[in-house]
Amino acid sequence: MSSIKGPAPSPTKLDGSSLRVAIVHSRWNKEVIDALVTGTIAKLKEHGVKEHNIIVQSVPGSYELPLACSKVISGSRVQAGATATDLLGGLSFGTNTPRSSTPALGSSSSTAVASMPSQPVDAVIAIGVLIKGSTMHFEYICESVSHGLMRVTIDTGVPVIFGVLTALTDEQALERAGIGRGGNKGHNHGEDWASAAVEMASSSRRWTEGKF
Ligand code: RBF
Repeated sequence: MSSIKGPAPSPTKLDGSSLRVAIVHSRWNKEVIDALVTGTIAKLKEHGVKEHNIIVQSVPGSYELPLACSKVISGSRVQAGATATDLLGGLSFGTNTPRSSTPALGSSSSTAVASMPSQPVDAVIAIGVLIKGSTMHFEYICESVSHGLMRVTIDTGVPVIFGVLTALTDEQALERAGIGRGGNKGHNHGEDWASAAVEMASSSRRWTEGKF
């Protein structure tokens, strides 16, 4: 029997070509995390998000996700502000460049400015994998992380996508990353999180401009 679960497609075509998106992921349960991050990045690119507009940062465990998301959002705003100042003829420090294009120290400020990100992040995808153990840690971390991420998204006004799996077994976690070991490979939820990020970033921009 087919399932009725899962998201309906977006009512509008998703276009991520002008968006900057951060992925913040934990490193606990790495095999599952790696599959989810890979699925997320592939889907972001499918929606047109440019590689240089995808930031990937990691934290030790899921408990660290809310603070990291908050810092990435505020840091990207500082970065964008610095770029705007540079373009207006202010000082260029030649830092904060994307991973792949860090200019050598002493390179001309115009080169540095051209390669610096000029916009804050439009959405953050927080990815973690919590698997229930024999103590109460699972419950406490799940509760704190979900509340923490909700607080960050409301406080900053930036969509924070809840990419945290809260699985009762290893197999459940593997299946939700599309790498199930039994008969059922499952589905990679990272793809859905990427679509949610592009949709929420685009809608938030539109709503902020009072366009409904
Ligand atoms: N972090 C996760 O992302 N997933 C887990 O399943 C997970 N289980 C944990 C179980 C125990 C007993 C402890 C002590 C930590 C666990 N963490 C897990 C790490 C947690 O999110 C955090 O990184 C650490 O507690 C340090 O603040």
